[in-house]
Amino acid sequence: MFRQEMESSAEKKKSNIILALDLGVDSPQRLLTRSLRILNTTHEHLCAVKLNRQAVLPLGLFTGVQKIVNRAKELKLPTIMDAKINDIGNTNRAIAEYYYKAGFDAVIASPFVGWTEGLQPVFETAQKMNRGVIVLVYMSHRGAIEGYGQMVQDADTGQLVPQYRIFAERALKWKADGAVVGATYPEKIREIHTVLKDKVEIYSPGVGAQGGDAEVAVKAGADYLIVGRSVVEAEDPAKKAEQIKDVAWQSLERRGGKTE
Ligand code: 3DU
Repeated sequence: MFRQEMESSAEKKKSNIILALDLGVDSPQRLLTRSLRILNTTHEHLCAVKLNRQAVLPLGLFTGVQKIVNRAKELKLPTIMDAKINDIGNTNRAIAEYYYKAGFDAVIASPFVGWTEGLQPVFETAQKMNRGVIVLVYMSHRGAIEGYGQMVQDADTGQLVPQYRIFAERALKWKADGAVVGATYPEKIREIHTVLKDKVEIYSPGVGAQGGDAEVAVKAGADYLIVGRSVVEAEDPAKKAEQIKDVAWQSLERRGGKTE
């Protein structure tokens, strides 16, 4: 259901850009006002909105963040909570339920905690509430190599494989609604895309501020681009969002759409 919502939103808007509404450290009132202003001016170039804990901390989930989620809903934009859920199952379940109750359509979770007593309760909650779960597969920062890139022994085959390949296979097995792979590592996107094929779509952060390139990431296999600072800190956020959207959407069309 979440996956279909994303696909139809992208089709309708002719955009595969997800805005990361990360506005740095400011007063809660100013953060809320700025968030809503940026959302209102950029929405026509977006297919979804992503929020992070850096917004939940100052605004509160039900006191401030929910206002942004509700506004996104009025604008018919799906919302993603980048919670990187990463605890024991019982805690994870409560965290996911709160975010879904606040109106989020999907949460991002970390596969390092595994399935049993880890992410299984998150997927169960998602199913019960008809929402999505996106899992991290390879993050965009350089230190990602220390965890996502480490060589590990595959418990099933006994062979040494990179951790992210196992996570990509888990994303498939768990029927995740998306996999996060950093736009800063197009060769990882390409490799992970060969594992996921069109069964789990790739969400790629790291375009612009972190050095990733929209065209290169989409060409490598990214289905959606998550863009924050390049847009929210631009002099004209709407214009910047439109520019990135045009490049990304054209690259997607040139690639032959999402089901390559
Ligand atoms: O670098 P930007 O300002 O475009 O923001 C990227 C967003 O995506 C930000 O919220 C960050 O927390 C999130 N993200 C990554 O950058 C990389 C990941 O692997 C996962 C999430």
